[in-house]
Amino acid sequence: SGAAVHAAVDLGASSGRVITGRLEDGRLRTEEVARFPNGPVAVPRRGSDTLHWDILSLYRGVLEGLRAAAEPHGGLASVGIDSWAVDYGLLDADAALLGNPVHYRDARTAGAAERVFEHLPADRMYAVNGLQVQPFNTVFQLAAAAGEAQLAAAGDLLLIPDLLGHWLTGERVTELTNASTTGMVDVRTRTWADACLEVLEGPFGVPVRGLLSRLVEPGTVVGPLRGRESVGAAAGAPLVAVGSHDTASAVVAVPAATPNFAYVSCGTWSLVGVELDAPVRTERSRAANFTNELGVDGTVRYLRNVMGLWVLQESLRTWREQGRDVDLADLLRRAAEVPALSCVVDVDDPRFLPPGDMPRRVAELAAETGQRPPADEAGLARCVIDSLALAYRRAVRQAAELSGRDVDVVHVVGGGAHNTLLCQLTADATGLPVVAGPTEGAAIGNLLVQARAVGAVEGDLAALRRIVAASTETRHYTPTGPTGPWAAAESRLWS
Ligand code: LFR
Repeated sequence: SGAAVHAAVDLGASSGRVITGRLEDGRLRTEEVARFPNGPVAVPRRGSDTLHWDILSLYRGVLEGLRAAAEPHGGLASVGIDSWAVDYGLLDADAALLGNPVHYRDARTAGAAERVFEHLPADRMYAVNGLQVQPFNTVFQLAAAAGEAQLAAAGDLLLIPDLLGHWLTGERVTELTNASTTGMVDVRTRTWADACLEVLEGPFGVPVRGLLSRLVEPGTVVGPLRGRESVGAAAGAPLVAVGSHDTASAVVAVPAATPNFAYVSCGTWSLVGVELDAPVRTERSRAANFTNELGVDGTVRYLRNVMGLWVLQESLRTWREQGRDVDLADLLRRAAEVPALSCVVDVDDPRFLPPGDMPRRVAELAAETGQRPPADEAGLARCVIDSLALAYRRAVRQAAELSGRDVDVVHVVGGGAHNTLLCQLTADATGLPVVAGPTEGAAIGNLLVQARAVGAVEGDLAALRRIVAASTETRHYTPTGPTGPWAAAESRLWS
């Protein structure tokens, strides 16, 4: 019956999905019921382009997906929404949307972090929010937007999953795991951070306190879905605030059997780190640009953002635009034939952040570091994948060292778990066993947290992870050679 079926809305940078889940005999059976495209739209504004999300098309995809999810069962037991982090929509005093949300890859944030640090030095800010400095952290986006007409007209700021949740239920809340990526949350108290809000209100004149709504921990029931005309049989189902930051949900779905694991949540981004009980706010941690994002059940996701498969995705797009349609599966097969570590670059170079011609940027970085740029497409793909594996090695080892957490195994979850070359090279580079899967990690973590909130399942994170392990086919990789060449490449690149 419908009472047993849960629906996860999972929005990624290149597609949105609605996935249903049903618990049976300690296993979670999932089914993808809708998939719709997502991507940046560049819109001219005062002479330059602004990158936006097409939020209304996403909302339509969510509505259609929820109808499709509910219809065969005559209803849903619960619904949860997760998406990428940091971005927001503004509502005016009539609760009308003020413009399309701006994409975190938009160039408007250039220099904003530095301007904020003039008023709240980076080390003091890190002591409060524990957050890796990324130009797109919401606090810097708001500083960049200071003085804009839309901000002046705004009555509410809602992060993307909370905005969609507001349209579905009429409620306004801010879910905590996602809020922790804004830079405006105190990582120890899990409440809004006065020091960060004050700098926006004073020097930047952004009246941010008036825009924020109540913080809720993941697992909170937000309210029933309204509007049978828009969501069909899903109307009345409780919306649960899950780990609404996709990475928080993905980490719930790591099928780890021990606490001594590292994870790579691998999609457009690769989020690489460990799960802790308390944040690490040391100066060394800040210098290494490690982040403390808040997780489900009081945990901390101690990790670094690695640029991820984005560089490869954008390369494919660039080639397509140049009239060369490269098949990904074929490309990866050919990349596997290229000798390891022929050319590696720092994938976290900020030049990779905006959309654009990645093959050219890789060639530039290779030349700057005295390497011969990749000769062809397979070489480029191999360079990106080697470089990712190398960045994973560095992040896993630093996370372990800076946090004191031993790491015996690396779990790869998300779409990247399909990429056998990347998984094998991750084992080779780290010298650790790699367990790959599930590929729909965020949706699975989303489903389990909502199911628990409505009483369909019980237990702590370890119990939820046992369900994931029982429900997922994982692939196992062991290192095939010595880590020496990877260590050497690492010290060459980051000496
Ligand atoms: C991954 C992710 C990362 C976040 C980035 C931008 O999808 O949520 O965790 O840093 O997107 O929001």
